[in-house]
Amino acid sequence: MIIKTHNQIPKIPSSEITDPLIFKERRKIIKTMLAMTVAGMVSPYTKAESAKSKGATVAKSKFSNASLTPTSAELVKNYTNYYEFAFDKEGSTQLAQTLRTDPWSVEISGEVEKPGAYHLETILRQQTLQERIYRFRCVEAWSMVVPWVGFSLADLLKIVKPLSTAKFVKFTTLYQPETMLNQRSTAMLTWPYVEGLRIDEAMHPLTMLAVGMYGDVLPKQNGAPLRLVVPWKYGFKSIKAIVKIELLKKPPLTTWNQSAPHEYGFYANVNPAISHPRWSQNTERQLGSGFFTPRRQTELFNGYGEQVAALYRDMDLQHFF
Ligand SMILES: Nc1nc2c(c(=O)[nH]1)N[C@H]1C(S)=C(S)[C@@H](COP(=O)(O)O)O[C@H]1N2
Ligand SMILES: [Mo]
Repeated sequence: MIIKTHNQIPKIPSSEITDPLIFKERRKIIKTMLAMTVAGMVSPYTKAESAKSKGATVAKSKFSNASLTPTSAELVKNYTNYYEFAFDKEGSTQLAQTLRTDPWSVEISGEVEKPGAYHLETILRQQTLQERIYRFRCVEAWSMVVPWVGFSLADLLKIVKPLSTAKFVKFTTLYQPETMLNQRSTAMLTWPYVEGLRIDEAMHPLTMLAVGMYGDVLPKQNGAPLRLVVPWKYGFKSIKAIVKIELLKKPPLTTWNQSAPHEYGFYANVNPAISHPRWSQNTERQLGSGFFTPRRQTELFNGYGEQVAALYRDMDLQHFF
């Protein structure tokens, strides 16, 4: 039995009491920004017509794996891991539809010059959205290729100005047991879902905050309205529905690491040489590949070694897994 005492009930976030007009405004901004972003790019989801008529030009991200073919959007939208809602991939997709993602604000605090509660629309106004095609590798040994829409986390952090004492970044998912039904029990995991990065990992240009995918607003089940994407780490690091970003002196206790420390390390860098205690990480099943398609050889740092290996130069990856 779970007893919730009054002081455990989360305070109503300031975003809940903001004028509804602002939310409509935000949705419009996202739509416009996404439209502009997509119009400026050559992508298979872009209608050539709308691209021409709008005429916007957006710099193509140099961090995109432009040569990769994205996994079908239908698969990515219907095969999700979102344990707040359900422990199975179809259940979480379905139940996540009850989530209200508008209004939304993100509290930024800790070792930072400009802490505050930032409305998502304010954050987005200061960013130029880009499409980035990234590989995504789940710790369960399946993978996909996703065209995310978003911006580098570093570009948000530069605005709020981390202090020199900020060594880690902690991310927290929304806590709302009325809709996120699994949050009513801590038998499986403790809530809210928490993830973390070292500050240099957080500032790495590949690390992004996504607000969209496949040229559209992020679906609820995929982490709307704002999620992290760290392409060289196992998928569980890419935390969904972020409401809090804290800059810390010490590493935060993260959800999966806390629940099973021998299975899920803080770093969780994709590494074919380090098996999960219960299965190999050497190869991966590519979502959407045919029955006869061989499994893909998993790459160290999910193929992003050239960009990120320097972050771990002097570290024993077996120990810091
Ligand atoms: N808040 C939250 N974030 C989460 C999860 C979750 O259960 N809750 N699952 C993680 C896992 S295990 C993976 S593989 C990815 C899945 O992202 P997708 O469902 O958009 O493919 O989200 C990650 N982020
Ligand atoms: Mo995962």
